[in-house]
Amino acid sequence: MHRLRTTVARLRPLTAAQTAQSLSQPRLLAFEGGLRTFQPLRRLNTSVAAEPFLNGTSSNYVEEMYYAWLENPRSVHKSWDIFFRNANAGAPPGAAYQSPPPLSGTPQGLAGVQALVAAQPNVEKLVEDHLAVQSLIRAYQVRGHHIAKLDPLDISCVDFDDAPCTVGFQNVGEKHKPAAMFAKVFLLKEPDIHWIRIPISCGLSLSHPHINLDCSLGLVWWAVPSFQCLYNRSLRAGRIRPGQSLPASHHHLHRRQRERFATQREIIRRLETAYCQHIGVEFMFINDVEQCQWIRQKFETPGIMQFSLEEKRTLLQRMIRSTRFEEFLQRKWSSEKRFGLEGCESLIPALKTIIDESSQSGVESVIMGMPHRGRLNVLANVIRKELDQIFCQFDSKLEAADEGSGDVKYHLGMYHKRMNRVSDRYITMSLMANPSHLEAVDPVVQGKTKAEQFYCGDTEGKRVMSILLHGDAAFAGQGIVYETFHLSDLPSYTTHGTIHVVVNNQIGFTTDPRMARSSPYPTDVARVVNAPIFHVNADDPEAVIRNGHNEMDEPMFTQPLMYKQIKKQKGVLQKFAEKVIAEGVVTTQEYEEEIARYDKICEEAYTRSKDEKILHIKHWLDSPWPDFFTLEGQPKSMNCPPTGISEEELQHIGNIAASVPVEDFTIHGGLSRILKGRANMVNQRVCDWALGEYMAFGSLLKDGIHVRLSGQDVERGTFSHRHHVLHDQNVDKRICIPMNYMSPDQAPYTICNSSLSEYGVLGFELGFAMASPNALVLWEAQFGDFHNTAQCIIDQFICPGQAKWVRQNGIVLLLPHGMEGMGPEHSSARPERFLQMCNDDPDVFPISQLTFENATSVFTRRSLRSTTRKTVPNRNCRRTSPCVSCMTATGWIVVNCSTPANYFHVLRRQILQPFRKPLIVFTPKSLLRHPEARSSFDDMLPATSFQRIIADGGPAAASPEKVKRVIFCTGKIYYELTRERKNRNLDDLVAIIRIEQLSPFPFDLVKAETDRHPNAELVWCQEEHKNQGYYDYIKPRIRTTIGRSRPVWYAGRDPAAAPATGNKQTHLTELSCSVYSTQRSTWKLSQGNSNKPASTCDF
Ligand SMILES: Cc1ncc(C[n+]2csc(CCOP(=O)(O)OP(=O)(O)O)c2C)c(N)n1
Repeated sequence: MHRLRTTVARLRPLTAAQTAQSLSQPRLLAFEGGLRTFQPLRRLNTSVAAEPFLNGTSSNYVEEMYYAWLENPRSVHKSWDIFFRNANAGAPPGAAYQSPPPLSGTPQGLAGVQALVAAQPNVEKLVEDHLAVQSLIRAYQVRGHHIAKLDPLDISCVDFDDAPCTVGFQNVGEKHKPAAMFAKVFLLKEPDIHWIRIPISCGLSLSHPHINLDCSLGLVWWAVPSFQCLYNRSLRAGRIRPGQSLPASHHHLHRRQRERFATQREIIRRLETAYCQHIGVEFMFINDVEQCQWIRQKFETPGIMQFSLEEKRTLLQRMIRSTRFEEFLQRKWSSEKRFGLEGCESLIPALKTIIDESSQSGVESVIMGMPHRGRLNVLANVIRKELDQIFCQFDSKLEAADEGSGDVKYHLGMYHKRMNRVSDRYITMSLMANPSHLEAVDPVVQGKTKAEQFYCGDTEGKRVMSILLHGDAAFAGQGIVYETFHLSDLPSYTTHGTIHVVVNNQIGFTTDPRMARSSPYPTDVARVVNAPIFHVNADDPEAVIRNGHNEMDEPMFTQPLMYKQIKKQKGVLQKFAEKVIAEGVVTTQEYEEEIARYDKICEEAYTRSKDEKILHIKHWLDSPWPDFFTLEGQPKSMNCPPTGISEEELQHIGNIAASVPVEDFTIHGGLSRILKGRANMVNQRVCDWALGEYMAFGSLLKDGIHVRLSGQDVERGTFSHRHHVLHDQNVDKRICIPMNYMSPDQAPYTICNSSLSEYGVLGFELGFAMASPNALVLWEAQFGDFHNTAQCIIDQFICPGQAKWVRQNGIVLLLPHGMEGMGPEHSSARPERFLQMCNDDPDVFPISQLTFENATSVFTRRSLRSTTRKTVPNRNCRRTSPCVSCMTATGWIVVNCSTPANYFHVLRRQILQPFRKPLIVFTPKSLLRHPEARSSFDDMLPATSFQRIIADGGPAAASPEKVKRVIFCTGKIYYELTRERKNRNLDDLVAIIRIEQLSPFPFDLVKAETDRHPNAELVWCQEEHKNQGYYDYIKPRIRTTIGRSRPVWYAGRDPAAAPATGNKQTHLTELSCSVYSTQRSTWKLSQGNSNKPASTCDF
């Protein structure tokens, strides 16, 4: 309707100014012989808007006709010629179509039509006939799929609002009354165009006794756009330059326009052939007229669906492979789940054809994501994984050779580069590993595709493309499908189109479609992005056999009638083979030989698979990084170099961060102040949080590392602290990204505000980070609280990805976190959940940390120095550090940095360390502007590194033996604790130690601190509720560190069901209980150390 409305709007009378303008602008007309200039006497719009037939559907038709007439007045029927001439001659509204020449007899010349004569009664009828036939054509285009033969079982219960569509011959019968039904379709489905009158002679009321189906109608039959339309569109889209002819591919359209006389019977026959066979197409809702026309042409061209003998042979061969593969698995492992393709075997030739065609068009890399159904078959016959490698996955006795816990065979990924025989070009295919969580892999595939396109400079998606496969129930039911669709046209997320294939076996486990979705088709979600949808009878031309969810299920329990029907069906291959043998495409003998040949291939692979002694998960890697690892797939070193940078570099990046690097660019006054503040900080050699981040990104970019930061409102920063994109206050949409002015040979910086989807966007960025180890890819949650709508990506991909799929990933999650009285949903990034998934053993002090005492002491000394602004170069830093060896074994790294310098270091370490590991960063809110949360440039100079803990650097450190209490904490509460300690004059009695890297837990450094304070009480203080935050993770680890020799006291909020109170006053009271209260927390010792803290402790 959108398109109709705009068209109608365009046909409204022009204003005087518009008319004058249109008259003064000659139109360029293209036709087969070249271009000519047409000076319109008057625009059609001025007079025709009042014509009764010019609205809704007809206006579109009339517009096309008008352009055709402009191009060549003889290309339209005489009645239209007269109408347009009258309109252009200034006929008053409503009068233009009343003076045509008679239908029969000698056509009148121009002179005959110049005078406006009285209306002829049959002319109006003729116009109505034309419009009605146009409506008929449109009805088939819009609703032909309702009656196409799509269901191999003939049991489909697709519910189109109880409005059965019975256009055409197919469904003419007692049950349906075509004329009435057709009218009903329009009236019911589109009440706003109820004015359409449907004359009985237009071919719609086929049951009407007086209709002559064979009478010839003058029609613009295949309603293709005129050359003028095509020419203008091509010009606008920049596909041709002014004066240049249209490409040859458009000429056939013009030629076909000549074919404009057909009988009603012929019209309907051809429409049914095009739209009502085994493909039902939904495309008329697409807003882009050109795309619509392209699809119409593909469907309406007679004979377009015919295959050559060679194509049929190839199809048969592929069907044999697809079918016999499933049968082979069923024979050999009849009691194993394989999620077979039975009934949907034609998926394999379909995918292979897509890949062949894409490769021929220049695609070099195809990235695929798919669920369980048919996965092994796709691996074997599309990606061409060695069959023996697939078969040995069925051997339950084989042990895995690789690290990690691995995954079941129908989740593993694959990467393969091979020659495409059709195109004679190399093509790389990867199937992404995925979890059971259906559809979760969709955004991941898109992200990886985008990254590959980005790295190879493919700005139009012509070299790298993605294909996503889906089940019908999952496609309709999982919201991530919708979220992923909404990334499809966003500049920083588009992959320029994806092919989605829904394998519809009309069931979701045991649930029928009637119970699984409310939309008629499972694919209806795709309409939101104007994707054309093709419903294909997978049985074409054959029948189908289907199993239940997996081969172990008894489907008759839940779908008895459906499976009775299925049992009656012949196999797809069998029926297709019978057909092609009958057509003489192959002989029976050739067919049987082909089957035997493939069976032999399977048997031989099976024999080879028996020789395998061990399973290698790494053979199933979907995203190898060959140059990053050794040949054995190991990190090239176990050292992490220092992450500091030179003074000059800090100054240079700081200056860029404080400036507008382009001329004549006006920024907002408030932003000027922020930049001035940055300049001051650079002068004073200090960083706040935003500047620390700038330093990290800028220095990596200078070293050729691509940095990509994505998330909701990240460009400015939710807390208005980042401002990485400057907006010219005087020029609309003019922006400047200073980070891209770092140095001439720097890597590009991408910062992109994302759509409001955590699940989709985090999945996308995870996929982006898979493509290359040499990029820092960060996703920022608007508030950490919202990461849980992306929980599946975190739980299924990020934390266990390496353990399941031997695949490393260095994605960084920035999760704003902190109890600041902002209510239950803007406070906590739920650290407890991330920590609960960490796999460092709470009860075991890691050997690697014990054996590197030297390194430990070095790290500790540096920690002590951190706040004194003097950092001594660390000569030992090239040794394998305990933190490196611990980090390689963990699922992810979790940090909560309290200083900009440490944040800077941890971001740089993410790239400089010799492996990739997801990094979870709890980032601050109020600390962004906290005057004490600043770091000196000294803490970022060469030889400085990330500090896993920051020990107390004040009076308590000077005489540790005097310290009565050691408070361990993390994050922003440190600043509240130090302030209160000062207020209470306890600086020498209480040491406050920040644990900056929570996981892997810094056992070695915590041990050094507890050893230094043997007589002090140990307290863990946090601002989160007791059952949340870090306590449950930290407590057992500290106790392991000290050999359970001392209790670890808790200071903080009580347990709670919600993460934070919504009441500001309650928040403040809770805070004082945690931090300031002498009763509950740590300060009571000032009055005498016999009083233990009243908070709980646990031995
Ligand atoms: C997110 C999610 N929820 C539930 C399941 C459990 N489950 C596995 S397969 C399946 C049915 C899927 O139906 P469909 O998408 O039509 O694919 P089919 O198995 O029929 O090919 C369900 C509910 C799952 N794997 N993922």
